Amino acid sequence: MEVRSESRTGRASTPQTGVVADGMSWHHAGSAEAETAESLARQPVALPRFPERLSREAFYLAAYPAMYLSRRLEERLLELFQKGYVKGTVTIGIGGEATAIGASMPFRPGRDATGLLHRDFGAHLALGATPYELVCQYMANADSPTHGREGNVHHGRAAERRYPMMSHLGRMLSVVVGAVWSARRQGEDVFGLAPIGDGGSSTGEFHEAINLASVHGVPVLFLIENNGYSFSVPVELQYHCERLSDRAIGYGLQGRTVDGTDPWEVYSAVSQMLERMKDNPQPALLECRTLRLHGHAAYDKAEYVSAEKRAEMAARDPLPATRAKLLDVCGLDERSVDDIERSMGAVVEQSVREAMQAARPRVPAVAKTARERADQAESLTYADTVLPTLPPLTVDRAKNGDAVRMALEYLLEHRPQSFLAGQDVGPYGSAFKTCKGLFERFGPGRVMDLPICESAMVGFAIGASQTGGEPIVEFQFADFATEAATQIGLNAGTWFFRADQPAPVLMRLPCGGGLTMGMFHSGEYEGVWSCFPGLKILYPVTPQETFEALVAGLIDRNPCLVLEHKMLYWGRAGSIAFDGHLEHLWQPRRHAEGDELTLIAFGAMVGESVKAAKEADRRVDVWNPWVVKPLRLEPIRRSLERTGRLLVVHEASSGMGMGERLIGRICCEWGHLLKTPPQLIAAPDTPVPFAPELETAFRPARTEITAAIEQLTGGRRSH
Ligand SMILES: Cc1ncc(C[n+]2csc(CCOP(=O)(O)OP(=O)(O)O)c2C)c(N)n1
Ligand SMILES: [Mg+2]
Repeated sequence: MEVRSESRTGRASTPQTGVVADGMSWHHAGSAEAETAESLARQPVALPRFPERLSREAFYLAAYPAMYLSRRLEERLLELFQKGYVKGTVTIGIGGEATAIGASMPFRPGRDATGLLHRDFGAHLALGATPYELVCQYMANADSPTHGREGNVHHGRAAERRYPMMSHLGRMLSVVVGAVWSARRQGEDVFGLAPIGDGGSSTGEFHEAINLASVHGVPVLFLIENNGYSFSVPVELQYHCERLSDRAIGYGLQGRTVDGTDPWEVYSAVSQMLERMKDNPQPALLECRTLRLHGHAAYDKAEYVSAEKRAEMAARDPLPATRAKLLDVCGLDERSVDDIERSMGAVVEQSVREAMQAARPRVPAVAKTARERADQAESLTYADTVLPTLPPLTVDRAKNGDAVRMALEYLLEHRPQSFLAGQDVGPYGSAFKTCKGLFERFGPGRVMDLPICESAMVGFAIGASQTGGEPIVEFQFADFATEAATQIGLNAGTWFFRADQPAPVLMRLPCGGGLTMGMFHSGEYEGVWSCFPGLKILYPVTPQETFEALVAGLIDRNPCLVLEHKMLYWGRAGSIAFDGHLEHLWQPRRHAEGDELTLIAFGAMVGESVKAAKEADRRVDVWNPWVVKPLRLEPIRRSLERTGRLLVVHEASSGMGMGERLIGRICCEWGHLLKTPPQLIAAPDTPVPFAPELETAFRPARTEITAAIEQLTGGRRSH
C-alpha cells in the first residue's frame, strides 16, 4: 500500500483539545485530543432528528460545529486540490452551510431518503457521512463510497438512503420520490429530501418529479437552494417569477421562501413542513435564498460576479453570523467557541491524515481478448442475482399479448413487492391491452397510471427499487423510452457500478414496425440501448419466451429492458410451460435447426427467417439471441462450428440494431470459423416511413432473406 504524506503549507498546528459526540452534537471535552479526533473522523455527526425539535439555543449549539466542520473541511479539500491530491471538479458548498445543514438536520439518516447534490457537502455530514469518507471520496481512493469510480461530488450511501447523485441535474428528484413512495407502501414512516439548485429548477424533470409526487401524495420536501447562480448564469436568466416557491401553487402544494443564510429559519421551516407532511402526506416546496461564496468550482474565479456583489455576499456569510449566535443566544464565551472550532479543526486534520494513507482503488487486470473484456465488464457492472425457484405455470394456448398479461399477473401475485406503472396501464389495460384486468385484480397500489413523465417514471422506479420495491414500468411505445434515455442509460445503467447497490427495474418496451404507425411508433432500438453498460436487454419472440423474459427480467437484480414486438402480440398462439427454474433461461433460443448456415434474427424477423429458410429449402440454424445484452454467444459459436456461415437479420436500421456489433464480435472471436464473409440484412438507415408501401419497402422482406440464404449457401439450387 502506498502511504502518502502531504507537503504542508502553513496549516494550523496540531490541535490542543479533543471532542466527543454527546448525542446532540460534537463539542469540546478538553481531553485525549488525538484519540478523540481519530474516532470522530470516522463517526457520523450525531444530531437530534424529527419529530424532536430543538430550541433555538440547542439548535445553534448543534448546528454550528457541523457548519464549521463543513467549511473547514471544504477549505482543506480546496487546498488538497490545488496541491494535486484531489482531482476532478471540486464544487464548493462554502456559503451554503446554513441551508445545507439547517435543512437536512431534521431528517433521519438511514430512514428518510435523499439525493444530495454537488453543493450539499454539509448535508452529507449532517446526514451520516463521516469526515474521513468524504475526504476519501474527494481523493478517489479505495475507501471512498464509490471506490473511486465516480467524481468527487457525486456520491452518497445508497444503503443509508443517501442516494449518490448522477451529474444530470433534476434526475435525482424522482429517485427520492420513488424511494419514499415504495418505503411508505410497506408501512414505513418515511420522508424525502430532494434538493435542487436555482439552475436545476429549470429542468423538465423538476416539473415531472414534483407533479408525480403531488399526484401520488408522496411526502418529499423539494428544497430549492437558490444561490443566485447556475455556474455563471444569474437567476434573471433562469426564471421569471418572483419567488421559485410560487411555483408550488401550480402543483397544489404548500410553498415557502426563507432566508437560507439563517440556519434556524431554514431548520424551523423544514421542521414545520415535516410536521404538516406527517398528518397530510403531500410534498412541499421550500426555496432557500442562500449563497455561493466561491466560483462554481475550484477552477472558476467567478469574474462574472462584481466586486460590489461579492462584498454584499460576504456580509451575509452564515458562518460568522451563526458563530455570533453562540455568544449572543447561547451565552457561550469566546474561549468555548474557539475550543469547538479547534476540535473541529482536529477532526479535519485527522480525516485528511487517514485518507492520505488509505489504499488506492484496485485496478482490474488488463483484459487481453474480446471475451475477457466482455467478462470483466459484466463482473464490474452487473449485480449478482440469487435465483429463487418459483411456482410452475402451464398454459395450453396463449398469444404473445396474453403471455405478457399472464406474466404480469403471475409476478404481481407471487412477488408482493412488485408493481406495474405506466401510462394507461390502469383501468384501460394498456394501449395494446396487455394489462387488461390487472388493475381490477390488484388495485391502484399495485397497478398505477402515471402522468406522462417517462423520465421521472424511470427515476421513480429506480428509487422504488432502493427501498424494496420491484418495479415494472411500461413505455406505451418503445419510441418514448428515448424520453428517459438519461434515467435508463446513465442513471439505472451505472447505478450498481457507482452506488454499490443494485437497481433492479424491469422496463417493458412495445416495439417494432409493420403496423403502419409511422416513425415515432415503430422503432426497434435494441442496438441503441445495448450501448449502455449495466443494462440487460431481453427480446422474446414466442409466448413461452415472452413469459420467461418478463419473469427473468423482474427477478434479475439489474435494470432490464424487455422488448415486445407489437406485431407479434396478437399473432400466432403457442403454449407456455414454465417449470419455475430460472437458471437455464439466459440463453439464445433455436427456432430452426440446420448445418448449412447460422442465422441470427431479432423480433418479427425470427419467424420470417424460419419461413425463408423453408422457402430456400436449406438447413438453416435459426437463432433468436433472446439475451441482447449481455450477449450469450456460446451456442452460436457451436452452431458456427458446424455451419461456417453467418447471416444476421433485423428490422432495425443498421444504426439502431445489433447486427454490425454482433458480426464484429463474432469476427473478432471466431472469425476463423467462417468460410465466407458474414452478411447483415437490416432496414436502411432512415426513419421508419408511414405509408404501407413505404414501410413494406423499408422492412426486410422475406424474399431478401431467402436470397441471402441461397447466396451464402452456394447459390440457387435446382430441384
Ligand atoms: C442537465 C445538466 N446540464 C448541465 C449540467 C452542468 N452543470 C453542473 S452544475 C451546473 C450549475 C447548476 O446550477 P444550480 O442548479 O443553480 O446549482 P448550484 O451549482 O448553483 O448549486 C451546471 C450547468 C448538469 N450537471 N446537468
Ligand atoms: Mg445556483
